[in-house]
Order: sequence, then structure tokens, then C-alpha cells
Amino acid sequence: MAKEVIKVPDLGGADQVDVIEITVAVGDTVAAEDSLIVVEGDKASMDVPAPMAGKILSISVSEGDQVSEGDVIAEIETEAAGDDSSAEEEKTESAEEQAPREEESSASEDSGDEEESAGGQEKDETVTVPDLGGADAVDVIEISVQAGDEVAEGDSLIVVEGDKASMDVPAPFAGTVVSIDVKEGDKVSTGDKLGVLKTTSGGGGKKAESSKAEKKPAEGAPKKAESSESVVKASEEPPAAPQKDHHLERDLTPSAEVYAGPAVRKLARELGVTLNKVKPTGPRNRVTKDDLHAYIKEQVKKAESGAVGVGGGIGIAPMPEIDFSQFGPVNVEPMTKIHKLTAANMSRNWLNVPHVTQFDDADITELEDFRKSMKAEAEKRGVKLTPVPFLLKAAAAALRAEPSFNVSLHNDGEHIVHKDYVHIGMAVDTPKGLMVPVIRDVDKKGLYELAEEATAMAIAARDGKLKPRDMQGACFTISSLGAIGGTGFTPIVNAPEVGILGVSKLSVQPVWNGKEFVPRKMLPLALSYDHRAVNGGDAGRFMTYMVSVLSDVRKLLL
Ligand code: CAO
Repeated sequence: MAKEVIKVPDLGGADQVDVIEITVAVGDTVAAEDSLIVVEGDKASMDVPAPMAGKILSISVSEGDQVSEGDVIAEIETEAAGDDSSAEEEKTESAEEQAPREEESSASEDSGDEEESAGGQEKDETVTVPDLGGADAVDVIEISVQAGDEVAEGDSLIVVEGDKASMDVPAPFAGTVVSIDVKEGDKVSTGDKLGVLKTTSGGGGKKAESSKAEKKPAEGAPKKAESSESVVKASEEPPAAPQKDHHLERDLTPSAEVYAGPAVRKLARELGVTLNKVKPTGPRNRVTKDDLHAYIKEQVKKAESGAVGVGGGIGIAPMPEIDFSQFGPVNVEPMTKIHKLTAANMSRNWLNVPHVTQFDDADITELEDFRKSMKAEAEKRGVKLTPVPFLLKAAAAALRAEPSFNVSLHNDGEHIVHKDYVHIGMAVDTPKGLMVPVIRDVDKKGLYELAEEATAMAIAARDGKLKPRDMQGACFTISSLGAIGGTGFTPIVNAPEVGILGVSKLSVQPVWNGKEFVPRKMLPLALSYDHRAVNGGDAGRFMTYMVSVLSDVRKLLL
């Protein structure tokens, strides 16, 4: 057993980088190469791995600290005496590997492309792809500059992306871009020529040289917190660079699946923005800095307008936490997945959609007579003819007659999507919760076919056999509680649809026919709609059309 001090390795020239994550705790046992901390500079994030296996005795850095090469990160108790030598071997190897990398990276002064200018002050220097931390043949996904651009040292020239990470390739010195010799979609490896930069004052090449010189072992001694003799030998010399993903940005956040460069990710983190909420406009759907700014602007605008609209900025208060057992015996059960999903969708729709609900009663006396006369025939065909297929057919006819209901609001808030298909969702009450299978092309199907499909869908819903696609693509929903009871209810719009019809139990009512009251079978209907997409006039026409079709089924044939 031996104690070793682990220090920040060569950071590829970066200095004072932020510690953004501590990935181990005191007492943890780590294997060699396990990540200890994650650091982030201007251009990239990287893991700092354990140089050897062992138990973490202490951690000397905290999240938010700034560290440089040589700073102490942690103290580790190695498993066995042999570890030292193997660590040393590894380090020696790393050092050897590192040397050619340093030569490969940045500008290659001895390149044949160099051209001294008349005054000897300016020269063209070939810029090559630097060390990619072992990654090979990575994609060029963005060209950040073009010929003629002035760049400062460290400005991104191109962005490359490997399997799990992306990185900016920075200018090794300030200068003017003479050419960029790769294009989006190319594959590049360490040492490949990526372009030519003209140094502006002759100092660029030197600067690159001197920054390299800084990395040389002799001058790379730890800058602070130098301590015990048991410091890992290799860590006194800088090249203990991580062998994997050196420079490469790690998947750090839930936004990792989003394409974005390290600088954009850093900014997003600083601003507290979840990147996958930002609409990407960059090449290959990359989130750019401009996208981030546009998103923030939009959020600020929304927040400001919301505060005004909600009467002096009074928001929605959180639900209080209540211990119901103080009032009597309770039994707490987990919600089903469907129930949780329904709850989330209902809240979303209720809070986002300005609802209006319109009511009417349809006189379905004739429809009921017709339906009953067809019942025997339907049974022979093996289908149950309830009012639901008639409602589906009438709603489809109304959607065709009043297409203002067959729309969705576009996500951009600036367009309306008009649909030239008529798929209708049918709410089904199941033991696991509410499900809404979708019957497609309702306008093209006959009553028996609809009855058959509605029954099959309701059975599949109750047996838990619906596939995701069976519940997608509806233009409108019918929620029939007729068989259960009630005189009326206000259904919640199933966004992105803009309308839903709630059907209650029919009852026999005295209706004035101009001469006398006659008993009629009246079906209570409630039409909820999204008032952003549909105006009251359209809703009135839609409902009137539905009622007239249900009151005279012959119209369904038209
Ligand atoms: N008024 C009076 N009786 C009605 C009726 C109405 N509006 N609608 C249906 N009925 C009758 C049927 O005709 C049937 O009677 P008969 O057997 O004598 O013909 C009986 O009620 C039972 O019908 P059903 O429930 O088997 O079939 P359905 O086609 O009416 O409904 C379905 C199918 C899937 C819509 C229904 O079973 C269901 O799950 N409804 C609940 C929907 C729901 O939960 N909505 C709330 C969502 S939250 O907003």
C-alpha cells in the first residue's frame, strides 16, 4: 500500500480551467483510467482520469474551482506496491506517445507551405488537425471561418465530431485565414492538413512555438500545491494526459444528444438552458450560439407577457403537501403509467389551451329508430351498432363541412396546419386509465365498418394491446359517456387537436313542435375547442352542422 498524490495533467496548453464535476468521493475505489473530475476550458471539456487503481483518500478540489496543470486533485492509496511501476510504465508510454502528438498538433513550422512575406513579418503556415485523443477519422461538421477572416489565437476554425463528442479545432495563433482545405462532411485524423493561416505580425508562429515550449517537461513543473515525495513521478512531468477523449467533450448533461459545440454547451450551462429545448438551425441540426440567444429572447418575451396576462404576475401556486392520514385511514397506491401520462397531458392541455365549451342537444329520435331497426342486421354481421359509429360519421362530415376544426397550431406559433384527412380519436375507459385509440379515414368508412373498428379498438384498449401508432394522428376526439350517464360535461381538448366532442346520456324530453310538446330523444353534446385556433362562429357552425346531421341521418349519406 502506498499513498500517491494525483495532479492535474497536461491540459493541452489550457490554463485555469473550471472544475465542473467531481466524479468520485472520498472512500471510492477507482480503477486506472476512471474519471476523477471533469474540467472545462473555453473550447472543450475533458475527464481527468485516475492514473492508477486505488482508494480515494482525499479530494483537494471542489466544483467551481479553477485548476491548472500540476495542481493537486486527490490523494489515493494504491492497491499494491507494483502499481507504482505499472503507473510509471504507463506514464512513460504516455510521454512517448505525447511527444509526436505535440509535433503533430497546431502549426507545422517546417511545412512546405510556409512563405516568408517581403518584410519577413508575415508567413503562411499550414494548420493541421491536432491530437484527437485517440479518435480517428472524425467528421468535419462545421467550418467556422472562411478565407480572408481574421482570427485570434484559440478561435474555432472548424468543429469535428467523433462517435460521442464534438470539439472545436482552434487557431493555434492569431492570423488571417488563407484557406480552409477541408469541407463539411470530410473525415479527418490527427495530423491532416486543415488549412493555411497567415501570421499577422510574425509573432504567431513564435507564439505557437512558445506555447509548445511551455508544455515541455522541463518547464512543466506543477504550479501550485506541490507536496509530498510520493507525488506520482509522471505527474511531475506534464504528459500524463488522459489517454481517452483528450480534449473531446464528454456527454455531460441531459442535452448530450443535442449537437452543439463545447462553447455553446458552456454558455447553455452558464445560462441554465437545457439544450434540447433550443431549436437548432446550424448544419446537421447543430445548436448555434445564435439559436441559444434566440431561445433566451423568446423565453424572456414569454415571461414578460405572461406576467402581464396573469394579473400582476400572480402565477400558479404549487400544491401543498398534505398528510391525509391525519384525517383518517388511507391507502397509497402507485399510479399506472397511463394514469401518469394522462395526468401530465391533461395539465399541459388545460394550462396551454384557452378552452371554450359550447353545448347543444341533438334530437336523435329518428337516428335511434333507424339504429334499432338495423340492430338485428348488425348483429348478424357480428357488430354492435351503438350511437358511437353515428357520432363518428357525423363528426367526420362536420370536419369536412367546417374545416376550421380540422387544423393544428404549428409549433412556431405563426402557422396553422390544415389537414386533408379525417382521423378521429375515441376516448375509451379502461381499468388502467383513459386511452384514446384513433380510427382513420372515418369519412371514407361506412357505419358497420366504423362500428366494427370502434369495438375492436375499445377491446384492444382494455386488453392493453394498442400500439403507439393506434393512438396517434387524430384530428378530433369523441368522448362518449352516454352509456355511463350524466347530463353534460366539459371535455379537455386533446392538443394538438383543436376540438373534442363530449357526449352524455340521451334522455326523452318534451320538445315543442310548433303546436304541441312531443316526446323526443335528446342527446346532450358539449363541444370544447381551442379558442386560439377556432373562433366562436366556426364552433357554432360546426355544432349546428353536427346536430342537424344527427337529427336527420339521411344527411350522412350526402
Ligand atoms: N345515451 C344513452 N345510451 C347510450 C349512449 C348515449 N349517449 N351511448 C351508448 N349508449 C348505450 C349503447 O347503445 C349500449 O346500449 P345497448 O347495448 O342497449 O345498445 C350501451 O350504452 C353500452 O354501450 P357501450 O359502452 O358498449 O358502447 P359505446 O359504443 O356506447 O361506447 C366506448 C364505446 C368505448 C366509447 C365506451 O365504452 C367508453 O369507454 N366510454 C367512456 C369514454 C370516457 O371515459 N370518456 C371520458 C374521457 S375524459 O374526458
